Amino acid sequence: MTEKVKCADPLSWWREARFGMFIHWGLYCVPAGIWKGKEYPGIGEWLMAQAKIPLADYRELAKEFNPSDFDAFQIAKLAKDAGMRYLVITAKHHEGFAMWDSKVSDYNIVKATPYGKDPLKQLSEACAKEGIKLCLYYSQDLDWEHPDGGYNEWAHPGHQRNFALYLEEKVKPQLRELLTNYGPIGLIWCDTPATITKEQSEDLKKFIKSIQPDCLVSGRVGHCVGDYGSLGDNQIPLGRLRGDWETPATINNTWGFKVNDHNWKSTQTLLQLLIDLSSKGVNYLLNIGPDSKGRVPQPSIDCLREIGSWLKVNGEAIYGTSANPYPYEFGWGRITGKGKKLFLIFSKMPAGDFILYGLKSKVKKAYFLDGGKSLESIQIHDKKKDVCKLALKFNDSLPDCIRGNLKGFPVVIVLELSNEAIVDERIIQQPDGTVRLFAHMSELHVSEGSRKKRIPRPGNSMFSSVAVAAEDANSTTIGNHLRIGDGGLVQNWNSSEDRISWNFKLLEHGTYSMKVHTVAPKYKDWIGGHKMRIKVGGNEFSKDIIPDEVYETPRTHLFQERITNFGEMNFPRPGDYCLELLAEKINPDVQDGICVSEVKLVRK
Ligand code: JFZ
Repeated sequence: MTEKVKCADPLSWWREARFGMFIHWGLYCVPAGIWKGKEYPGIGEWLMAQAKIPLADYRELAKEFNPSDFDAFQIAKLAKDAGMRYLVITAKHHEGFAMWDSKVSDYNIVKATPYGKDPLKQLSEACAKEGIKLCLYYSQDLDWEHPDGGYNEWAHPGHQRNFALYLEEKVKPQLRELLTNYGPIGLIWCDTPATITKEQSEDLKKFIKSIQPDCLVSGRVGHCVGDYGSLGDNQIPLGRLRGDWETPATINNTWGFKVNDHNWKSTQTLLQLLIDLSSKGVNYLLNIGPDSKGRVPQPSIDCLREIGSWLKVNGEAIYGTSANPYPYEFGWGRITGKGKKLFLIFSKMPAGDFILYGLKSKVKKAYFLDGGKSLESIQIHDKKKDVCKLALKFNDSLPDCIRGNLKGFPVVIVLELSNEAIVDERIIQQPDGTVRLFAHMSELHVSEGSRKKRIPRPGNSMFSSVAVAAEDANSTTIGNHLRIGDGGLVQNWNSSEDRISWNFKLLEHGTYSMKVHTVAPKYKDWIGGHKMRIKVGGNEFSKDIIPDEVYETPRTHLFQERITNFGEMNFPRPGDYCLELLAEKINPDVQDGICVSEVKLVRK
């Protein structure tokens, strides 16, 4: 057999793309979250498992499934208009139903439904026409139809599962069909590697690439063997991530269509998420869930078109960009980069001049990306404070892109530099007076006792090895102690022997209030009950962790975050400080111990 030629870097199109369309479409769109008159909470495509619907009853849905309004060309055009560069559709989700003309199983849309057509065939042509990469989601582990699939004891009670047989009998033959009959496939999006072993994950990736060498395999093939890392659903990391990452996300709260889920995020929020993820080097895979007639919910269409109109003007700040060169995010917006350019993406325009600390590279030119109107920029190195300072002068004649920005969408300013951005990576007090000590930038001090605590490495670890501590990368166990998790949070803080610290530079002496942000596990309610201590500048502040303030950003959508005020401290002089955070008492009722996102000093 002739060796199939592999392109130089199969990931290059994916890195350039930054933004893709996810489509969850299967039999689950027929009940749309309701079974026998009862509405089930949670994500719509899990209805069969949530309602424990017997396979014989669930199969009957196929007889009602006739998506006569499905229009692949309209969907591909919507992706194009949204500025999305790739499209990942659920070929087979956990329900086990094939959304293409499969010869492996008659449990498919052509054989089992009155629709009788192959939507993937149509989508393959439509994506080729619009220049969108066609990619396919395939649940290689969970399968509630095949008796040997993953997580299906409830559907096949008493059956002695042979997962290896499932892989050989259904997964590989169906993947071969998908990789043979629908043209070039950009990516196989594997999911939820709950049962699969590392060897099986590696074998599956090899199998996929033996048919289409350039086809990428997502991180959820399992055991960190994917071509890139998959963050959790709707997960937004605290800071930029090393390596290649993608966050799958919803516009409302479900992937598969649910008739009563109208919790649509605003275009502003979705744009913020796209920009936030791009600034952290993460691709944004944003989902639509067509209904049982094949129609895309109108609110999805509306917001995707608005995002596309923003990208038409500002796409240079997103596509093919690298992450923010600073290791932390800013209160005023986000930064992306490309070569000798930095893109300052303001979520709201500063009132008056704009100051940026820490940029060591020389700014040759500054201008609004939309319209090109230039800005005066002044750079100095403040030797006394030992900080580089850039000032952008907004004279009163604001360009049309600002005046016309009636929806308050983000505004991009371009800095053309003399070289690729070099920045001061220290934590420096910001011009607005705050010092943000982010968890992902903390130094961990783990006691010997804690280090000995280890737990079996979750076999379904779908995250790239980048996120697993170096000492654990090839181990079957991981440390069950204070660590920085994949999203950048300090987590698993379950011993008072352990502490964290930050070094930072204060530019202004004065009185500062101190705030500690703690986070609940995903989907869980926040609970406090800990006692923590701050040590800084020779002072100590001990406090019960109570929810003085709710902290809400798109990042906290699924991870509730609360702020505890630790009171005020006077810093008599500017300079370099070290702040330590300790846990005097840890509430044993909190799953996995304390989780911290940041400590913030706010000048009074
Ligand atoms: C999985 C599916 O179960 C779900 O139906 C949807 O397709 C989603 C995109 O992927 O759900 C997951 C899988 C893994 C995590 C979260 C949700 N995770 O590791 O955080």
